[in-house]
Amino acid sequence: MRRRRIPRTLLAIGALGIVALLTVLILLARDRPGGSGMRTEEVAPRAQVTSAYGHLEEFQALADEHGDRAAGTSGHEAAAEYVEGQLASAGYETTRQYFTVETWDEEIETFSILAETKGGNEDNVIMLGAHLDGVPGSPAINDNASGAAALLEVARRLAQEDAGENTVRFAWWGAEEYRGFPGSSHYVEELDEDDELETIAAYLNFDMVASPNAVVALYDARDDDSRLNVPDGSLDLMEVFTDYFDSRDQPWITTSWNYESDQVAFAEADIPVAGLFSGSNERKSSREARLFGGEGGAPRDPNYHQPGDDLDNVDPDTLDLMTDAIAHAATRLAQDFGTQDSGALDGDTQD
Ligand code: DTR
Ligand code: ZN
Ligand code: ZN
Repeated sequence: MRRRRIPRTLLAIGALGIVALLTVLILLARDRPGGSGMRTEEVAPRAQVTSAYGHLEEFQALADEHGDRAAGTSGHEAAAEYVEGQLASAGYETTRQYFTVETWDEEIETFSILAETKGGNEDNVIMLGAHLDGVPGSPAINDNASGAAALLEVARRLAQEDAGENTVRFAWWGAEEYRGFPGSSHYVEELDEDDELETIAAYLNFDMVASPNAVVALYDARDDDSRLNVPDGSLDLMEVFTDYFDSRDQPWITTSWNYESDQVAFAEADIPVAGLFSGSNERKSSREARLFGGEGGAPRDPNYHQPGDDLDNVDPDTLDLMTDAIAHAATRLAQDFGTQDSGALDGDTQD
């Protein structure tokens, strides 16, 4: 049989076409792994820092260089790259979820960072989050490099343990300091659109966990006069923390469970929530001073949202305590939570 020869130029054009098509497909896939505007980052690992305070020092150095860590700024980008580098050296793959913040006079493109443990049940995810952005004009170390640093250290510790039954997912939210907490709200909306809300068994929030005149406060899941129903299961999450603090003879108090921060979008979607808080500009009571030390009558954080929220504006012992409590909760909840009916707490609670 005679074979017809295809002209060389045609072959070359065909090959070029295939290469172009493949390039377009690869670019599209890079932009939408798992859909929802998620972008998986190729990040070079960096030398690992092994304490929450060590991360705080890095965040302070970046704030010195860039001025602040407000959403959409070079300071936020630099801090995000630091978080991603640390996660990469701990063995995590990281993703950025981009979204737009609309203010009265501008649109800010920014993102949240997500990472998760491997090998656990992906349909029963324990989620932990802290906002990485800060207010403009402040190093924003207590609010909220503290939560971001504690979470980073917990992620590092968890990577060294055997994967639990459940997946643990970490989020460093991109824009908590804007109205409506657009980072966490966008994330929950996307989950809803993808019919994946029910894969999130719990959400734990860490916003301000190293205040200089600190209290140790838990979001109060017993709050029954709130506008929003406390999602079932929240009391069980709270108990994981109270048990831990009680076992260390560490006093604790409570704060409003749905105060303005990134847990709100999860609670509105009826996902059980919990969280820790060490105080902002409210005054410490004399009872709190007896329980936790420090200065009664003075603000828990006198530099809340101020340029003075720097490395001198934190209590390193509170940061360590909160980090240990978060690590404990993450490990326990990774072993068992959310796959069976959760009952109410009946133990003693303070406050
Ligand atoms: N909204 C937070 C700080 C904040 C103030 N009080 C609480 C209570 C519970 C969690 C957080 C907060 C911010 O400015 O980011
Ligand atoms: Zn704030
Ligand atoms: Zn905050």
